[in-house]
Amino acid sequence: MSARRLFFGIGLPKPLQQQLVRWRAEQFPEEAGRPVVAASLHITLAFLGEISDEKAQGLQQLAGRIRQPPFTLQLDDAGHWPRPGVVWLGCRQAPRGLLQLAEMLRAQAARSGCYQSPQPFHPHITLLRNATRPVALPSRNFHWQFTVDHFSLYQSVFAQGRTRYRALQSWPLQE
Ligand code: 2AM
Repeated sequence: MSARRLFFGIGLPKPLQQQLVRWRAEQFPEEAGRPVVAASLHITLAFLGEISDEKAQGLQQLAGRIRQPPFTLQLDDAGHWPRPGVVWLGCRQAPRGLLQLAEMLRAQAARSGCYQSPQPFHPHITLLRNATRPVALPSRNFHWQFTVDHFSLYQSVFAQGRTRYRALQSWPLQE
C-alpha cells in the first residue's frame, strides 16, 4: 500500500509570497539559512506524517465537514528556533479561528492514529531552514495581514534534493 507524507495547512496569497520573499532577502544575510521558496511558504495546521491513502481519504472526508467562517491573520511576529534551525514568521496573538481549525484537524488526525506532538501548537511560516547559528532578527516594525478563506491538504514531495509542497485538495471556510 502506498503512503504519502501529508499535512493540513494554509497557503499564502501570491502577492504576499512575493512581498515576504523580498523582505526576507533584505533582512537576512545569505549565510543565515536556506530560504524556503515562495510557493512553499505555508502554515501547518496538522502534520499527518506518512499515511496510507485509505487513512488520508477518511481525514479528507472529515475535513470537508468542518464549518467555520474565514478569519484574518496578522503576521507581526518573528522568531528563531535554533534546534530545528528554523527562522519563522507568525502572529503575536493567534486568531481564535486559526486555533479552532488547527485543534479540530489535529484532534481528527489523532483519532485516526496520526501522532500529534504534545508541544503547544505554535502557528508559523518557516522562512529559513538550516538556521542553526545565531541570527539577528529584524525589528518588529513589519505587519502583513491576509484573509484565510480556505485550507488545504498538502503532500510533501522530496525530489532533486529539495522538498516541495503540493496542494491536493482545498476546502473553503464558510458557515
Ligand atoms: P516546520 O516548517 O516548522 O519544519 C511539512 O513538513 C510541514 O509540516 C512543515 O511546515 C513542518 O514544520 C511541519 N512538520 C514537519 N514535521 C512535523 C512534526 N513532527 N510535527 C509538526 N509539524 C511538522
